[in-house]
Amino acid sequence: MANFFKRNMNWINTRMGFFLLTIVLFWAKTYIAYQTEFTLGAKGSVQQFLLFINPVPAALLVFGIALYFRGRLAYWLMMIINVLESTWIFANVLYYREFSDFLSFGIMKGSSDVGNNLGKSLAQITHVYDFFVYIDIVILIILLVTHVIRIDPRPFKRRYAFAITVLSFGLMFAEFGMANADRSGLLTRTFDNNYIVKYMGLNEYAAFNAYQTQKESATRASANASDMKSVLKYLKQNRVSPNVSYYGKEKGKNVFIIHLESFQQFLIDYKVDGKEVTPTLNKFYHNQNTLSFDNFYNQVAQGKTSDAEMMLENSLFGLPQGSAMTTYGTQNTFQAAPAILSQEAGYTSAAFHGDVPSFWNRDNTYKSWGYQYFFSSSYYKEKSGYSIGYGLKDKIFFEQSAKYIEQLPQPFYAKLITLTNHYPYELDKKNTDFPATKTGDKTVDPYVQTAHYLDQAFAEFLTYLKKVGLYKNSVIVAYGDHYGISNNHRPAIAQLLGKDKVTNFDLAQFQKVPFMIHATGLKGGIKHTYGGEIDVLPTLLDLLGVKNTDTVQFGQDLLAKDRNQTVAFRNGNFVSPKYTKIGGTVYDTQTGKVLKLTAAQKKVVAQMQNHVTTELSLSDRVIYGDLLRFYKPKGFKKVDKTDFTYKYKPAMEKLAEAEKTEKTSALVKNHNKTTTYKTDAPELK
Ligand code: GP9
Ligand code: MN
Repeated sequence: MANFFKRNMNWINTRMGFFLLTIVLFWAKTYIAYQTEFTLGAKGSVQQFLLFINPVPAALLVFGIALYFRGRLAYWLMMIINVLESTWIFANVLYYREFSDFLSFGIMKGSSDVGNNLGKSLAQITHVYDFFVYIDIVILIILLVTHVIRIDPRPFKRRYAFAITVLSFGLMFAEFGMANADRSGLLTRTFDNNYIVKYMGLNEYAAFNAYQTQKESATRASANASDMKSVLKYLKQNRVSPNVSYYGKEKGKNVFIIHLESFQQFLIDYKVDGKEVTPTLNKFYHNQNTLSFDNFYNQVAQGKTSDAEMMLENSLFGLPQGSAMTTYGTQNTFQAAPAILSQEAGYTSAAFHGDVPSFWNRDNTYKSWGYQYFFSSSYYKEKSGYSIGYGLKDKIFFEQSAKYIEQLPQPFYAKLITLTNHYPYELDKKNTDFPATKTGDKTVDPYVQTAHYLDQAFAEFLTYLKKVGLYKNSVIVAYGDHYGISNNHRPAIAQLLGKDKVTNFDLAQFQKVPFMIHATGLKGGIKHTYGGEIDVLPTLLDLLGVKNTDTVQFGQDLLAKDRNQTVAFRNGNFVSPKYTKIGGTVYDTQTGKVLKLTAAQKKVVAQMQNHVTTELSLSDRVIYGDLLRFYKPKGFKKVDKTDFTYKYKPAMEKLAEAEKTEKTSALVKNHNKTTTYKTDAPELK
């Protein structure tokens, strides 16, 4: 035994031994921090395994740098690296406690701007046990100083050091391969910082974030005020005048944006076994006070929901790659719907979502957009069975949102993002009372079941709005953000549509999503104009009679008479009433037939293509170059992100304060009597 111990101690007295000890301790404390300080949501064995193992490859790489140096220096370097590494963990623990997100270089760089006075609250949120992250360093130093561990003076062979560097890269690639197999597009689509830490680790997250920030600041630095000129020139040429019979008709009303997750147009009036999938949305769609659009397309790319949000609230396109909200949402200047409505028309703005706030970087982006409130996961009661997939089930989400909605000072702009109708369309038995389709494609068939559930949740919400007295004085916008069934499911799509097979043209048409605007007294009807998500903001502002004659918006009011009906897809393809262009092929939009173009037609199509390419690239320029920092619509005040906090307590205090001063909330109007929300959600019984 003694011998064994001695042998072991000897091993630690070598440089390699000390190196491994340092790594194991560092690994252990990182993993403890993962488990106790962050909510990373590792599900299933692959994610658990990656979470456990992920501190190792980067630690080998970073601590391994010390092995290239001699004698004492190598030991001290390991300590210094450890201090730096631990401080990165420490800082993230504190930041996460406050913001449920990881620190980014963008935040650190502009900390006075977007850090929410982090410094001030730092002292309040630091606990003594946070310093635990330095404990291994203290122990190692004591062991060295007291000579329990002796410094190994022998030179360490460079090729061994090099071998460790190579090994660390190899492990990192293996780790990335596994991560990407579990969550494809992890780095290209950039969903959530939590994901990158969960799969890859804190160090890899730092490296990736540094790269992103660098890329973002480089494009920003190379842009200048004159770039804005070409954008403004384009916009001036493409501005249309609003439809006088609609302009300002809904002035002063509240606005609800109901984000119907993954909801496609084909679901409207769709039946399975003779039963309507979404009876309430169908009724809403056909209601005489609803303006519905049956040629409305989603225009998202990799950023999916976030692209839809970007278009809807800014009338700027998402980016060809990744998510603009994630990469540019924190630092860029925006002139978005919440800010415009609050500044121009005194609206309160609030977003509701039953997921963590960091997803798609909403926690930061929403501040840039001027959202005064963001009710996300921490505002919602969570019990077992309440959530599925990304977050709260829709019925529970709406039910719990009600108590915040009734407290909002009116008029308000409220966006509610649903979640349950999201791939992989899972729902428990007790919530499933609708038949699945029978295409045999397991991904596709339950889609109608979650869509049906979403419809029921929407029905309950409408009932509530009537009961609480908000229905009559609100504009209710409902829209599908993007496809639910991807193009990889051609045979199943063909069956759903009752066709033998689907062509590329059919798939383009399959990108239609519902867009409906309902308001009591509104002259409704099904409109056939061709448009997309980029057009929502100008349409809404015109309906509300909010001036937008000098804003930077790439869409056009869907109700305007002389609007351009060429709808751009993010990859440069397009649809219009006459021509649909996919890759090099042009189809007749009305018949779906491939066209052989005449010279004159070719010219028209080329012009349309030019329009599409121009608007996409100019919109990209606005985002890449952060061009809105050089431009302000008349009377618009630049959004100051430090005006907003999405922490629970201050938000509740602000609402309570408004209750007293403004006296405009539904709750006050109902003599401070809260309105009960009726739901048949089995979880709440
Ligand atoms: C997550 C939700 C899903 O919060 O918005 O985003 P998606 O995967 O649809 O882009
Ligand atoms: Mn989505």
